[in-house]
Amino acid sequence: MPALLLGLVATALCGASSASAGPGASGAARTEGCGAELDAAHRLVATAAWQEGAATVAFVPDPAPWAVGRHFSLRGVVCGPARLLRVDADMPAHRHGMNYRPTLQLQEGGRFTAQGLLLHMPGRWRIRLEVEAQGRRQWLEQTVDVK
Ligand SMILES: [Cu+2]
Repeated sequence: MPALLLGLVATALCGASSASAGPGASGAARTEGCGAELDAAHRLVATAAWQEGAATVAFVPDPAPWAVGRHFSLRGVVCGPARLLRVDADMPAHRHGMNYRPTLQLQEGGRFTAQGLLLHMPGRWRIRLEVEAQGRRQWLEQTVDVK
């Protein structure tokens, strides 16, 4: 049992630091089913793990695809025992974020819409979602290359 928990935590840390959402062995099933109603061509998935379970966030840009200099929303769903607190985006290589602060609307069934995002230059952006579970906060991240 302790080995399993360590595995979950390692997966979460790896996903957060490398900005890739490799599903861990235990989180795979949840990840696969999460956000199945979203457009698979543009859907991104990020996973976090806590001692009592994993949480996955699936989301798409609206309108899609990802584009430079255009206002868009993120529509998505949180699967698992976590609450979405905040959505943001930044360019790690340039050490800057967006020039806008998105507003987050939580809906039923874990669904959410974050409005007012704009990626103002081409390059590698990181979509960031802060979730909370069991009194702990964690940023989930996914990389987007925008032209
Ligand atoms: Cu930049």
